[in-house]
Amino acid sequence: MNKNNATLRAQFGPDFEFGTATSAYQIEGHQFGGAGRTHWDDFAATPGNVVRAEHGAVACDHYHRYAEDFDLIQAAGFDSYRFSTSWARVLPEGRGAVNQEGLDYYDRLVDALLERGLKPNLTLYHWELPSALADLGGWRNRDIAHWFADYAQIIAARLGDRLHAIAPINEPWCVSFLSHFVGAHAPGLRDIRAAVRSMHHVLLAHGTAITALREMGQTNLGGVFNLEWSGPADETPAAQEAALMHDAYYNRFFLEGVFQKSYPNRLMPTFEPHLPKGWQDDFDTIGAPLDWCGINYYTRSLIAPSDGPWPHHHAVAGPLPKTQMGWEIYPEGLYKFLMRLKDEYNITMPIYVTENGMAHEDQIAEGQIADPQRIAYIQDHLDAVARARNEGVNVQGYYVWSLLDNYEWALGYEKRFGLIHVDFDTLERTPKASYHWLKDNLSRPAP
Ligand code: IFM
Repeated sequence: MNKNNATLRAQFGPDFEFGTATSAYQIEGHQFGGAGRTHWDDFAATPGNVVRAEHGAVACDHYHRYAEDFDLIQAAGFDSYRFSTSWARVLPEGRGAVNQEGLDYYDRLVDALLERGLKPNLTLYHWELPSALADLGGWRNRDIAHWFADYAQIIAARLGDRLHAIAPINEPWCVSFLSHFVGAHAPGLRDIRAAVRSMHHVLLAHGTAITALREMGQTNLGGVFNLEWSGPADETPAAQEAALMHDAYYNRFFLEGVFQKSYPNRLMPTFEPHLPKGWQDDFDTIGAPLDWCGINYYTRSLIAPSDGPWPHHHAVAGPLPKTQMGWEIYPEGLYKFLMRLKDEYNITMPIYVTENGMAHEDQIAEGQIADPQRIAYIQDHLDAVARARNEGVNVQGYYVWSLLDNYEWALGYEKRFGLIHVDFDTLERTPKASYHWLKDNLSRPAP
């Protein structure tokens, strides 16, 4: 029960979609089923990139255990499941020959969801780029838009008749900036030109795939953006300006590109020399109409000015309680972003919170996992969603990240985001208290 003593189902109404989310490389076990090598395998194999050099070869072995995992999703009362297909599992070289075993696997997955009354919400790219495409420059190469659209069509041709929703790319900021400027994710570049070009290409690939999917008659197509609230570290004009710059390259570049067919002016002096020739002509593709907008929200950053090259700022530790990731817990940011989507981007289409959740140092004691912090986190963020809905934002669903403890990328298996604990030695699943709390909240009255 939530603190208002009504179930979440009663609070949000029968049509609000509650789901949970995962991604392919983080849970499947990439060594199984003939998948091709990815840039995450390469990145993890390079010392210093990933905690304990961990990788996704086995992960949660969802490849073999998906039925058990889907039973748990169904038993909790979720409506929907957001998952991704791995490009390298389906096209081991990124293009050309299809790995039938991979496609068959995803076919079984979709059927298994439908058999359990769960809506399959598919993301086509959640970060495991085939190494063969990384060799060709990956997201720095404009051709990726067509490679990606071809892959999207292969998936849609096989699964499209049974999918509830499709989004091309999870978190364009992470695919581009985090991976090519910060260097924290594969391919681990720290290069402004690579970053800016990949930021543009990731949006171009998104729009090219949307267009290709529409041509095949696919419906319910969306985009999934990761948004982080940017706050000034103090009241000085310099800090305010630093926060606006952070907001521009983190959040606004992607929202403005897709929903307004332009990029923030504030970025242009730095970005324009690096954008590929003719970039202005790509906006009709980038801004291809969508049916829904997904946002992944976790935290805020406090930004202070600093010397040195662009972006002339750095993040400072904030005062709020933090998750195992060291991320401040700031539900107000989710409310403010939802209001921004309505008030500044005039978004009236359905909005989904496609990821929200927290990592915590969960411990098993006598087969039980008490995670009251996660329950409070979810509850407080759902309260933010409810406030925005009351103020006219068309939010129609919320997905918890994540179903299972899983591979948290450069941070390995240590950060536990799951509603379900995974013992990475035995691969045993144990639902946490937050899972049971959601189950109590999501059950529907008998017809
Ligand atoms: O685990 C990630 C996921 O792959 C993308 N969104 C954020 C999550 C937590 O960091």
